[in-house]
Amino acid sequence: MKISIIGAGNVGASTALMLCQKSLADEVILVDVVEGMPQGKALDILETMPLYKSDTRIHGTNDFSQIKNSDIVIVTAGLPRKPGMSRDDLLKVNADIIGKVAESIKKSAPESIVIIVTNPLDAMTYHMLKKTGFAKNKIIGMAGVLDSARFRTFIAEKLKVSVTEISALVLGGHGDSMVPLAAHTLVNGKPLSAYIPDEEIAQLVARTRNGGAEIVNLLKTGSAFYAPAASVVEMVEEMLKSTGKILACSVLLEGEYNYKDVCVGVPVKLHKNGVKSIEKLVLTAEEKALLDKSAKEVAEQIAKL
Ligand code: TXD
Repeated sequence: MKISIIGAGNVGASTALMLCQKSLADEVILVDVVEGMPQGKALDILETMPLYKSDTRIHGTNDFSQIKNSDIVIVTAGLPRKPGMSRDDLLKVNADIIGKVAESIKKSAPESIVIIVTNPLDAMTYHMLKKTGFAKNKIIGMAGVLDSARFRTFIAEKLKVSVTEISALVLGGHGDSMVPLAAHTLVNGKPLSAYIPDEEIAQLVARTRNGGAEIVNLLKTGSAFYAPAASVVEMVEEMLKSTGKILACSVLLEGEYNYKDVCVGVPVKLHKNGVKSIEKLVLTAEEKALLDKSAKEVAEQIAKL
């Protein structure tokens, strides 16, 4: 298993470290345009391997051709949000970067599965799909796993229960209109509404929608990276193990949920070839209306592109 990570910044380097700690790959390649930086971070991570008892090899480079024969390519290249900046502000600048990265992937790793992390996530996933021309099952955006983890964190904190007792899904675009499915959220097998009143659920939903901005405002320079990296790793692990987990991922829809020609977060199963299936979930009228609004916003971004 060879996994390449393009963009050795906060999310890219954290993802590399976690992949190596978990020995999920034989080889990890960390690529960035900044000279010396991916090499330095890769060497530092390599030197943790004896401590983690992992034999994963990691190598940093500025040479994109070294991604050749990758099974999976993770794309985190781009600019992160700064305080006051929306994900949309990033659209133009990151689309140019994704366009260049797509060319390299097409040339050097044409058989790979690509996980996109760069924001605005859903539009960049669509852009990657168009620029590589890869089959739709091989281009997957990471956001729903992160947003769902944030929702679960806030519920666990509120109810003082283990995070492992909570299952939740956040669908839609990775933006302010994302759709945490409160009606589908279970705590120890019972609906969330059995534990807390609607007003408090609404507060948890709002905090989840604002989860990225909450961290941006605290950090002041840059955006979240530990939980985003762990979310990418969760997707990679499921691709390798196919346990049947249902994860929210941004994928191209061609009629599913009644949307066409748009990438948006929906429940999917993953396996070694990327997306195995898009799962049908019966949504409440309210959830569907919110998902419609979110998908429409992504479609507008795609139109801008
Ligand atoms: O849920 C999600 N999908 C997200 C998305 C969660 C967290 C972060 N999210 C987005 O990921 C964020 O808004 C950014 O668009 C990306 C990467 O975030 P990160 O925090 O890792 O940003 P950094 O630390 O600035 O790293 C970006 C790196 C940096 O080292 C640049 O030199 C590099 O990208 N870069 C490139 N690498 C390769 N090739 C090209 N062309 C390139 N351009 C910049």
